[in-house]
Parts: sequence; C-alpha cells; structure tokens
Amino acid sequence: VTIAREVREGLAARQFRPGYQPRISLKTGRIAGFEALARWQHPAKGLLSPDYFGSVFAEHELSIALGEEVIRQAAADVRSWLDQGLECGLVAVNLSSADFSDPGLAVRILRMLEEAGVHPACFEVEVTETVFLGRRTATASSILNELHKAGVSIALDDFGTGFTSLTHLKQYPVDHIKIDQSFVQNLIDDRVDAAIVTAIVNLGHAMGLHTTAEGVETIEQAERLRKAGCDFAQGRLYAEPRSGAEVPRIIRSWS
Ligand code: G
Ligand code: G
Ligand code: MN
Ligand code: NA
Repeated sequence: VTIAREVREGLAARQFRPGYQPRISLKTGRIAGFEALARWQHPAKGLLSPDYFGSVFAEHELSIALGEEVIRQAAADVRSWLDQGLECGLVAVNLSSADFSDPGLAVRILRMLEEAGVHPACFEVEVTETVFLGRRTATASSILNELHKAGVSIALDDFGTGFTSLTHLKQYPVDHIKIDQSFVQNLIDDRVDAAIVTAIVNLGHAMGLHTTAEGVETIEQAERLRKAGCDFAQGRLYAEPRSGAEVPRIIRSWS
C-alpha cells in the first residue's frame, strides 16, 4: 500500500487528530497559544507523526483533506476550551504550499471557524516561505490577505532557513515570525546563531511583529532568548505536542 492510500483510509476512519504544543510568553511565563500538529492514531502502528506521513503534505488533495481534519478539530477544541473558561490563546495550524492550490482556501477556513463558533482572531495560520515561490504567488497573497482581514493571524514558519527574503515581510500580511529551531539549537555555544536570533528578534520588533523561538529545549536557551527580547518560546522545555484532552491541564499549569 502506498502512504497516500494508507492516509486516505486513516482519514476515512477518523484516525487523525491535532497534537497541541504550547507557546509560552517569555515575558510573563504564561501560555500564549498552541500549535496544532497533525498526528495519526494508527490502529496497528501507534501514534504517528509527520515523519511517517508528512510526504502527503506535498499532495494537493490529501494535504487539503488532512488540513481540513486538523482545522475542524482544532476549532471544535478551541470552542470547548473557551466554554470551560480556559484561555487557550492563539491556536495555530500549519498550511503547506499544496494547500494554496485551492483558491477557496481562505473561505473554507473561515467557514470552518464559523461553524465551530470560534472567532477568526483566536486562530493563526503558519506558512513557510515556499508558498511565496512558484507560479501561484498571486493566489497565495490574496488568500493570506483574506484571512488577515478577517482577523486570522499570519505566522512565517521556519524563518531564516531556505528561501528567506526580507521582501516577503513587506509583500505579505505577516504578524508573527517563528525562528527556526536550527538557530535555537546552538544558541548558547554558537555566536553566529546567537547573532542571527538577535537580528531576527530586532527586525521583527522594528516591524511590529511578534517573535517565537522554536525547538527550545533548555532553560539556558529560554533565558538567552528572553534577554534578546524574543516574545515567545515553544519546545520540549515546556511540553511536547499533546492531545486535546490534555490541553486543559497544560493551560492550568501555565496560568
Ligand atoms: O511535529 P512535527 O513532526 O509534527 O511536524 C513536522 C512537520 O509537519 C512540520 O513542518 C509541520 O509544519 C508539518 N505539519 C504538521 N501538521 C500539519 C498540518 O496539519 N498541515 C500541514 N500542511 N503541515 C503540517
Ligand atoms: O511546523 P514546524 O516545521 O515548525 O514544526 C515544528 C516541529 O518541531 C515539529 O515536528 C515538532 O514536533 C518539533 N518540535 C517541537 N518541540 C521541539 C523541540 O524542543 N526540539 C526539537 N528538535 N523539535 C521540536
Ligand atoms: Mn509550524
Ligand atoms: Na517551524
């Protein structure tokens, strides 16, 4: 069986769900939000991450179907947390370039949020700069503008790697920069990585954007990031991605 076929079957059997990883404010030490990451509760293979099935994010039809499953569940979860009086902050979902092959992507996302009774301002979409390359940049631009106008926050994911061009920060409605974990990993020992992180944080602030450091694993890294002025941190130091059922406990322990 190909992975695409397996994923299709898993989707039909409702085996996919979001894993939520908290994002913590380095200023207050409180929860600022969560990133929803697709997870597969496989009947035979256990809990699988995109290491196993992530290749389908490059396939238009399947990435869209999987994204829809994650967004729908995330929206329902947010509604239920808010109903319990829990402040979950901004909940982010990831979009791949393939998702932008659908010109109706923004309308579809906004409809899912509306159906769940969740305000768009509770949501964020994370995109990497690959969506700004290739033939469909005009479509990507209008989709992001549509989402942004409705109140959805736009995050640039994996910032600083691959296709970074500062022009993207001018051309697209970006609210939030997520500093790639590769710069965070050796932040303490590598002066170049430390300089890059500081430069990204300063650039973000000069433009009025929020900054999050990803892949934060140690207290030393978090402390260095806080001193550099980085707003938020995400990583194993705080929590691995967890099921929706575990989120209320995470919110309570960080508030
Ligand atoms: O936890 P981690 O292994 O989940 O994530 C691996 C990669 O998969 C990340 O780059 C993340 O952006 C991507 N990813 C996770 N969930 C989704 C999703 O629902 N849609 C898309 N397009 N990408 C996702
Ligand atoms: O969407 P994005 O490409 O940013 O996906 C983030 C990835 O980082 C996911 O695969 C997630 O599981 C992973 N991750 C989360 N916390 C940590 C961490 O502390 N260290 C490392 N190396 N990876 C992490
Ligand atoms: Mn991400
Ligand atoms: Na990232």
